[in-house]
Amino acid sequence: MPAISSPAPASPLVEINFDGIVGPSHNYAGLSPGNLASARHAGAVSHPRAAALQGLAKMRANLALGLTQGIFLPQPRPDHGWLASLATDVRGAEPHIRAAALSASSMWAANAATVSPAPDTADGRCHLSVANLVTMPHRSHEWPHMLRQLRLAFADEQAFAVHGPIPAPYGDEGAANHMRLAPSHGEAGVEIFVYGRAGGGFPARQHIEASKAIARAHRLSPDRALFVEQSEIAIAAGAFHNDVVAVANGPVLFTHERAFADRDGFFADLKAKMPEAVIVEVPDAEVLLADAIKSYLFNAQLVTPPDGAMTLVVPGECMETASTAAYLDRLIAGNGPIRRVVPVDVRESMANGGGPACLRLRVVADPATIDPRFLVDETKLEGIGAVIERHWPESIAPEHLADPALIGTIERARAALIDHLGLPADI
Ligand code: SUG
Repeated sequence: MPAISSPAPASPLVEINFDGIVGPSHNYAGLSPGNLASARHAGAVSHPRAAALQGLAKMRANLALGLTQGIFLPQPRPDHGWLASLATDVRGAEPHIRAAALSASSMWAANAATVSPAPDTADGRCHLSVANLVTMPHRSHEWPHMLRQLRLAFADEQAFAVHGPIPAPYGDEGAANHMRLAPSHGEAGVEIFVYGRAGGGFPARQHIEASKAIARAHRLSPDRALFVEQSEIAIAAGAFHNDVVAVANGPVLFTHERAFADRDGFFADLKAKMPEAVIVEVPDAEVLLADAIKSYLFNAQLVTPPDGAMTLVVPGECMETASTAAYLDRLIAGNGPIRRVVPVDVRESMANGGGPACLRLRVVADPATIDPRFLVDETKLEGIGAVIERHWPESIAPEHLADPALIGTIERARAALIDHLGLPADI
């Protein structure tokens, strides 16, 4: 008798956005040279409660699209261990060191790690490498805490391999400088590692040595990886990460004309490796690089919801910038691959240079292989929202960062959230 063939089972792999919950110490200390928004808002009063609630609303917008959503926890702030390693403490530290110990910058989960999904790797596991973030002092002490969360969330060793950081001096900023193109999430793709050289006096945060080491650690075959230089013009204009000027999803690359040092060479290499790649390029004549960076047009979540209509989740600022608003109208009116635009309000994060894409790390995986404490639905978001409403400070002025009462509030707020989520107190 001939065997009865059944259809191939659908891949259990989906793209999950893990958003960093905005921590209770969120403040504007102007710690990131080259990040124009951070410099512009140095000294301004922040609103941690509103910031965290904006983040939750963005996660709800993802859920409403039918996407799977995850979270990362705010890190312990102040980072007493880091201060102790500098032989100081919150009271004694110089203001810039104190601010670095208190930064809530781990909210920008795109900088948490680089992720290579299972279909791309030689051992068929999803590989994650925690980013060392060595270029900025306030971010350089994030990785040990982040690594603990990654090891907990992705503890299933059949499905995941979690790697430690690349050693200094090679700077690595994680997924913010990495893009993946694939026919669909569950199929093998091409991974693009974008590195920089300094531009306009600003540092390049991603070094090619780190990118290449990660591609080796993740066991990507050389024909699945491209190493592409970011343009100095983009870095000088304020694109301190590649995800400020380009984003990819499925077979689509959405990019500004001036994002890459050798645009023609890169596009040709990409097409050679993946002929079905679709490049949606925005010319400088339509949206000036300065407008793209001001509005964060490309710091969008480009996603494919279950209804199949590829969607660009943009910051509300894109609707207030004339050139980007007009561009988005034309984009949707045309018949390109991006079919829907969803604006979200993440203004508190934007003022520190973090848009919708900065706030999330994408992991292609089977949700059943992930620690469920890191996945959320509507009900769980409501519970998290209640903890934030109750415990997060309403506002913080940077000159009050040494105030012991404020420090106490910040530490109790995080503890309340950890407790609410049933996670270990020392995470
Ligand atoms: O590293 N801002 C972050 C913003 C990170 C955005 N992430 C991505 N593009 N993926 C940074 O520059 C500002 C902190 C301050 O100034 O207090 C800050 O760290």
